[in-house]
Amino acid sequence: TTLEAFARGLPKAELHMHIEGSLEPELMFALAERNGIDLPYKSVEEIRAAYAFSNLQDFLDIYYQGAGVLITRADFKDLAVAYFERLAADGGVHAEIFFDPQTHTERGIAFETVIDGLLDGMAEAESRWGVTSKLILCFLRHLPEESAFETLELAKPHLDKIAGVGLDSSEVGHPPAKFVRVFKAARDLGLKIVAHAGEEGPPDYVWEAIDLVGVDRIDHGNRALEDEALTRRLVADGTTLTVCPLSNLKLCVVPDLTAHPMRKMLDLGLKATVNSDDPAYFGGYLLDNYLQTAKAVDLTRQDLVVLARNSFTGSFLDEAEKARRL
Ligand code: ES4
Ligand code: ZN
Repeated sequence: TTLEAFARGLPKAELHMHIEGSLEPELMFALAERNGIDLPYKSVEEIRAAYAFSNLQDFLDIYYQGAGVLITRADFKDLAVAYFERLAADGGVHAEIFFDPQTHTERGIAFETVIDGLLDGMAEAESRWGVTSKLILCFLRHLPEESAFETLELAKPHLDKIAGVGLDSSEVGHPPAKFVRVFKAARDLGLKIVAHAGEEGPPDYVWEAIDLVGVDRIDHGNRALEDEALTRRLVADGTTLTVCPLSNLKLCVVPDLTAHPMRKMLDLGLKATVNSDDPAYFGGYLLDNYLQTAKAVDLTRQDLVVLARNSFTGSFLDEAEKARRL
């Protein structure tokens, strides 16, 4: 059997994907039309041509603009269903998806419109494909901590439907330390905590995420490898890293995939996982990330098994659910 068939057939969980980052140009166009919104592009091809990024901020500017076509509960449902259909086709059986409420509430979209639409899509995915999922609410780190507190307040009526909170957007200049109080408040509400750290930001941001914030997982974590003591700590703690190889390539975190640290991460005993981050923008969904990384850094079938297993052990499924899937 081919590596592709083998990797597709491995049950996998995706732990790092931004649902707004799964907005394909075709759906962006359709929603713009449906909602009477003018896009600065004349065609799907023109949109795709704009997806050439030199760094994270380049991408974020286009990603926030794209999210502007999402208006109604049905829009958020359609967005989620389209993602889960791709995930199911890739052999994904569970996903813990990020959403960015501030991107929408700042445009006058109600928090309820966003979360109810996503939950509609999640319910449909479970009934159509048996794919389970959880929601992780991300705070935008380029905004003040006060805005994150306001967002946490909006989430309070929905805590039974939110697994955790995360931290995304422009990393450099916005360290985890800026959000210690709001994450403490989230923890006290029983939420899990994750944070993007060490994507573009220095190893110190990863230290802050684990020691000041007390995260349950690190999103990305690539630059942790620059710090030996930090690497040893992550191995000792068994901290899950949600690594995103094609994202790293498109955002120039690595010059090409053969330079990707995934092989090294596994050899060091880090609990790495493979994820798509923003699949519509970075040129591949979950299976593409597994396969292209395997080819580029010589991952064996056994490595793919370990990565898939890490995706469940690192998930926020309860122990019985993990045991059932391992
Ligand atoms: C993101 Cl790749 C990445 N990094 C930080 N924030 C994000 N939001 C969406 N994708
Ligand atoms: Zn991300």
